[in-house]
Amino acid sequence: GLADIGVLGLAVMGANLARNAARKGFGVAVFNRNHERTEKLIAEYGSEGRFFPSKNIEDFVASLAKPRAVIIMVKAGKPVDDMIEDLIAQLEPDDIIIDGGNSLYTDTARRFKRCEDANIRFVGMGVSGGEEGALEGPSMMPGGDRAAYERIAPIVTKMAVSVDGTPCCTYIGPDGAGHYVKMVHNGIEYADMQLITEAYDLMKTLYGLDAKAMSDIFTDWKAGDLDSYLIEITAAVLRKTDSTGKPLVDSIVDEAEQKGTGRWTAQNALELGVPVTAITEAVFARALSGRRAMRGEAEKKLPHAAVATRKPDRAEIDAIRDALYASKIVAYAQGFEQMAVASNQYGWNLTLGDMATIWRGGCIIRARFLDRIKEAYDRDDKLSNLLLDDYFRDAVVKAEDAWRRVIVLAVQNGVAVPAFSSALAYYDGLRRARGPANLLQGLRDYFGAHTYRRLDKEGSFHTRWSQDGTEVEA
Ligand code: NBP
Repeated sequence: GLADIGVLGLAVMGANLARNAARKGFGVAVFNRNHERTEKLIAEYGSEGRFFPSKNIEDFVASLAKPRAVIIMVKAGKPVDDMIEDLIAQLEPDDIIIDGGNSLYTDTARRFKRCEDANIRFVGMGVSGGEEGALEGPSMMPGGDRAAYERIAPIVTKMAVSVDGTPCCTYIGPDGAGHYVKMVHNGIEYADMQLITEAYDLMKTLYGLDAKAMSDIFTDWKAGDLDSYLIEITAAVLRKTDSTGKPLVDSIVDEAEQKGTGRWTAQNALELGVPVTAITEAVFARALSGRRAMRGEAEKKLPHAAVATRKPDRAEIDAIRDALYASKIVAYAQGFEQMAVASNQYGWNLTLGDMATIWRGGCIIRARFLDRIKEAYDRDDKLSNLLLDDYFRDAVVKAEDAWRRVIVLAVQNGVAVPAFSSALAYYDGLRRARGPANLLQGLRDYFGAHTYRRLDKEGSFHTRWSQDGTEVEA
């Protein structure tokens, strides 16, 4: 027989996706540039299902049933373009190429056109869940050619994880929409992790709590509204000791790395003019963490507050939890607004409730919370901001007092909480019908004759500030 689906690129992600498909009963053609990876996969896991290994791309393509469908799972960037060209040379009209890597959505749109010109169908599919997700069932965000997606849907929806009987995989939208949504997912993941890190820093710096004590606190938090994969693994990382018996986390270098999806999300937010402060702060916090030598020097030269001077206090720790939850709501509200704006701007027609649905399982940001987001969009699919939904409004209002107290405490004690505090600043800015930008417009008109509008009449106006001071209609 022939294979139902092909996987090209057999590093961790590709190999695990191939195993996932084979375990679900599909025949899987596998190929990797370096044949050793293919041999290793077959030697270790060949018995898990029907694999069709090939040494070259010609044999790989020939081992697939028509119309063929190939998932590319190689390093994002030029390798994807190279593999697409190699495949185009072998495939026939109507065959499908699926890019499952973390490609930049504008690259995906370009590749969609390239394939269209070659009569090949293209699906750009975000895959989330890391290694384990790829194997056990990831969350999948396919975009591009809808008809092509419908054809591979019976396979990929089986590969994806299901929550309450609903697969965490659905068609997202045209051209780069799938990879775009995956990018925002990763941006939200950055914000989520930064918020967790700030909560950790507060407990460690203010009270001198040790890793084990904090692990117990995060375990408690997981039993409530914050129930999520990231909180669960935070408890696990804090609990882990190394061969010396000391907490591993205390020996890990405090310099965060990044592969780029958070930065892309922030860059796109700036381009679209969407206030996505939590994600952007998270990207900058990683950048500051990378200035390790500079921080070392600064600690010696700049005076800083004493540490661990407060007695651990249950009410204060609960307040940190509430501040974390409220800030997290803001981060998601911002990320969802970014997708809404992108959808309008790029003509994608995204169904925002679907994103919450497919992120409930498989992916890194999976959380009980996403059910609440889905419900919010079920109540109102035109919801302009999650904070305007009753559930989230009530949650933030309930947490507000604690949120402010925690930020005051952080500021007074010199603990940097950029994501907590920028989330609160966003909230405070959002809930005011009249902000201070009237003055800004006045300044712009003064130095640049940029004009302003008035509350009391229609039209645009300019004041002749440095001439006779009269106002003229612009
Ligand atoms: P990597 O991103 O580490 O890429 C390694 C794979 O790319 C190998 O199969 C390698 O082949 C192949 N490759 C390279 Br590098 N250059 C190539 C070229 N010029 N032509 C053909 N193949 C080439 O693998 P990964 O970590 O499995 O991730 C795959 C994709 O999935 C990436 O886009 C990644 O961002 C994304 N992703 C990863 C995760 C995760 O948790 N790791 C999660 C979600 C998404 P070789 O063996 O011959 O060198």
